[in-house]
Amino acid sequence: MGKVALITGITGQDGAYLAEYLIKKGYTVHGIKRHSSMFNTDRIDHLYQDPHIENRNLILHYGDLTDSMNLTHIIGETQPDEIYNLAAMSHVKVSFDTPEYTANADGIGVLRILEAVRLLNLTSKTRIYQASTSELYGLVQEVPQKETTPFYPRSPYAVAKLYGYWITVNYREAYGMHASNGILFNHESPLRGETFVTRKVTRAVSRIALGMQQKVYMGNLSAQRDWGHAKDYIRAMYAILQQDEPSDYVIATGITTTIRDFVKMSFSEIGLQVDFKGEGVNEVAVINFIDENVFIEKVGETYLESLQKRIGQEVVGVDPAYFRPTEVELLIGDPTKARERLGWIPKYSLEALVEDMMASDVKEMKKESYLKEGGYKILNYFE
Ligand code: NAP
Ligand code: G4F
Repeated sequence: MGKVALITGITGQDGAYLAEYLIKKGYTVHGIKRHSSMFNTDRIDHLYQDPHIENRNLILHYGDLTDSMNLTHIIGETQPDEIYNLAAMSHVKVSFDTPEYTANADGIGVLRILEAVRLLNLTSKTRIYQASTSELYGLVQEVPQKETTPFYPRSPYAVAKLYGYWITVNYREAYGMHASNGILFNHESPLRGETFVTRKVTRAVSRIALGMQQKVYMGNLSAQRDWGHAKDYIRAMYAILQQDEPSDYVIATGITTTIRDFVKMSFSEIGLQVDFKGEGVNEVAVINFIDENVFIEKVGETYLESLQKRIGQEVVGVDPAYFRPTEVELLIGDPTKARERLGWIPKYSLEALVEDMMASDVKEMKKESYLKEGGYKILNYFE
C-alpha cells in the first residue's frame, strides 16, 4: 500500500506541483479545494480522474481552512500519513484589505488542522508540513536570514503566518507531533498567480511584445527578493516530512534581485533591452534596443515590425496604488541547514526560471490574442 497525503491548497501553485510529484511517487493524494461559482481546478485538471474510476490516486474534497468541522471530517475520513498545509490567503497586499479573514485562514486555520490530528488520535501516524514564509523576517534583523534569525512581520499576512509557525512548533513540543515548518522564500513558476510580481511582469512583457498592451504599471521597483522555482521548492517540502525528526528549515537560493532587474531580465529574455530612468513615482522604462534574432526565435517575426515602432517609448511606469502600507524591502535566505540535512539543492537558476515563465506566457498570450481575434471574426460573421 502506498502512502496517503492530504494537501490543503491543492488548487494553488505549490499544491498543483506537489500533487503531481507525490502521485509520481506512488501516493494516493487527497486535496481540499474551496467551492467556487466557477471551475477553479485549472492547475490540476491534467491530474483529475473521474470519481467512478476505481483506485484513483487523486481525490478532491470540498473544504475550507475556516471550517474546523469540515477539516476534522476530511482528516478523519482520509487518515493521511502526511498533511501538507499549503492553503492560505497568500497575497501580502490583499491581506491589508482582508486582515481578519487572513488571520482566520492563515493563522487559526493551522491550529484547526493540528487540533484535528490530535483529537482524532493521529498524532503518531500523521506528519504535518506547515507552509511558513520568509515574510516572517519582514523588517530583516539579519542578512542573510536563517532559521535562528528573529522574526519581524510587516503585514497582516505575515502576522497570521507567525501564529501558524509558532502553533506548529508548540504542538510539536507539547504533543510530540511530527510537525515542521518550511520557511520558504519566494518561489515562482508558469503556474504562479497573475497578481504576484513575477507573473504580472512575465505576462505584461509577453503582451507588450505581441502588441496586446502598451505599458505595465508597477509598485516598489527597488524591493529585493530571493526567487526560486516552485518545482524545486516542493521537493524540499517532501524531504522535510521524510526526516526522522521534525524541524524547521529555510528554503532559499541565497541570491537576491530587485524587481527592476527582474523586469529587465524578462524583456531581455525575448531580445528587448529596456532602460530605466527617473525616480520614485516618476520612474519609467523605455525600449532601447531589439535583438531581432532573439525576438524572432522567442516571439516570432510577425510581431517585429509593430514593436520596432515602439523603440524609445515607455513600457513600464509606477503607480503608487501598488505600494504597501509597510514594505518588506529585502529578503535573502541562507539554505545551509536544508542543504546539509535534506541534501536539498535547487536545480533552477533565476535565468532558467525567467526563461520558463516567459516561454509559457508568450505561448499563453498568443493563444489569448488568437482567440480574441477569432471571436471578433465570428461576431462579424453573424452580423
Ligand atoms: P497560492 O497559489 O495562492 O495557493 C493558495 C491555495 O490556498 C489555493 O489553492 C487557494 O484556493 C487555497 N485557499 C485560500 N484560502 C483558503 C481557505 N480559506 N480554505 C481553503 N483553501 C484556501 O499559493 P502558493 O504560492 O501555492 O503558496 C502555497 C502556500 O505557501 C501558501 O500557504 C503560501 O502562503 C505559502 N508560501 C508561498 C510562497 C511563495 O513564494 N509561493 C513562499 C512562502 C510561503 P483557490 O485556488 O480557491 O484560491
Ligand atoms: O510578488 P509579491 O506580491 O510577493 P511577496 O509580497 O514577496 O509575497 C510572496 O512571497 C512570500 C514569501 O516571501 C509568500 F509568503 C507570499 O505568500 C507571496 O507568495 O511581491 C514581491 C515584491 C514586493 O516587495 C512588492 O512590493 O514586489 C513588489 N512589487 C512591486 N510592484 C509588486 C509590484 N508586487 C506586486 N504583487 N505587484 C506589483 O505591481
